[in-house]
Amino acid sequence: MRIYSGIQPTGCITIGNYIGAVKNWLELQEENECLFAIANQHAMTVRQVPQELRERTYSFFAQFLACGLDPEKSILYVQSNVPQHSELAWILSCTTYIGELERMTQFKDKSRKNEDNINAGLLTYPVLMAADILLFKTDLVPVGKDQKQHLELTRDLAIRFNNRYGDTFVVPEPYIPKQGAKITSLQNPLEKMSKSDKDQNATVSIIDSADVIMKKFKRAVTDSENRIAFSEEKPGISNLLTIYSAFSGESIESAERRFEGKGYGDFKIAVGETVADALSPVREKYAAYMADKAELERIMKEGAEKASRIASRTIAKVKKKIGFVSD
Ligand code: ATP
Ligand code: LTN
Repeated sequence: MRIYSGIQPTGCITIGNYIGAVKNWLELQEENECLFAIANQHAMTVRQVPQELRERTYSFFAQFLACGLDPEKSILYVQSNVPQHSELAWILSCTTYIGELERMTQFKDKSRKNEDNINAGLLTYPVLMAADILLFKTDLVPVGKDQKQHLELTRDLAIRFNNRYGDTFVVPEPYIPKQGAKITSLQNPLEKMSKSDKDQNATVSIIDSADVIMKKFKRAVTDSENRIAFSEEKPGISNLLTIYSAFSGESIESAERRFEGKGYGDFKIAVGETVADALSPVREKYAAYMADKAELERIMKEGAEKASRIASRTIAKVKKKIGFVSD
């Protein structure tokens, strides 16, 4: 199967991104043809400082590699290095209705958060995302729950285009994990953990030091019941159990049994230690990749060339279908 997914280079990759998306990418790359992109064109929908965006793009690429995404198995690249994304986005935008875009939850959320910069890109963002996916004849898109609506739009656009111009695009399926599809903020367990959260204590980055990870978990907001059990009424402790299970491999039920009679304080320390230990090799590899920029650039270039080769075939087919003269 062909797999495609992306992540925006904003903030730092969090354990939410890791559990909801990257962890599944690692499994999928073993048996499928995968492409994973740093979606820097998507990141532009909120204001970026150019030098910081550039640095963060390298950093995210190094984090991809440090997590175990393997350029021998998957195509890893930076979105803006493959110009076909923008080319297809324009074409698809002419088969997308404004009403469809205005309904998107993420557009409404981000408009509220960036009242001084509700740019056209924020609205058309899902069209670019659809272009990313459809360019590569993707079968499956592994993402967290927040992207489900964008995937539904992608499917609608593919079907609409195929009906209007004849069979062109593969209609992709979302792949959303049963557990961990929405890791919540450590400071507000009712909200999604978000890379761009300004509260440092709300998120854990995959490259935070062990000390910082411990501190953040110790400060995590829970309730006052002090019983380690998963339930919808107790989102804080349930979130910690989900994180613990994702990093230890132990099921939630088994963790509940093992920690029976223990208090939240003990459990928070156990979660912190488990996460810090699991991420320690990621941190080390990250530092090594960041120290070799030339190697990062080589892998980026190779990835972009491979992606571009596939994308250009789709674009040629699309142009023919819609009546553009050949170049
Ligand atoms: P931003 O805060 O800048 O919007 P983000 O943290 O939402 O960033 P994205 O780059 O939008 O991150 O998402 C990358 C991938 O991680 C997507 O597949 C998304 O669904 C997934 N993801 C993001 N946040 C979470 C979360 N809290 N839990 C599970 N999956 C998540
Ligand atoms: N919009 C996604 C990131 C993203 C993506 C993609 C995910 C950009 N292009 C293509 C899956 C497929 C987000 O997580 N905010």
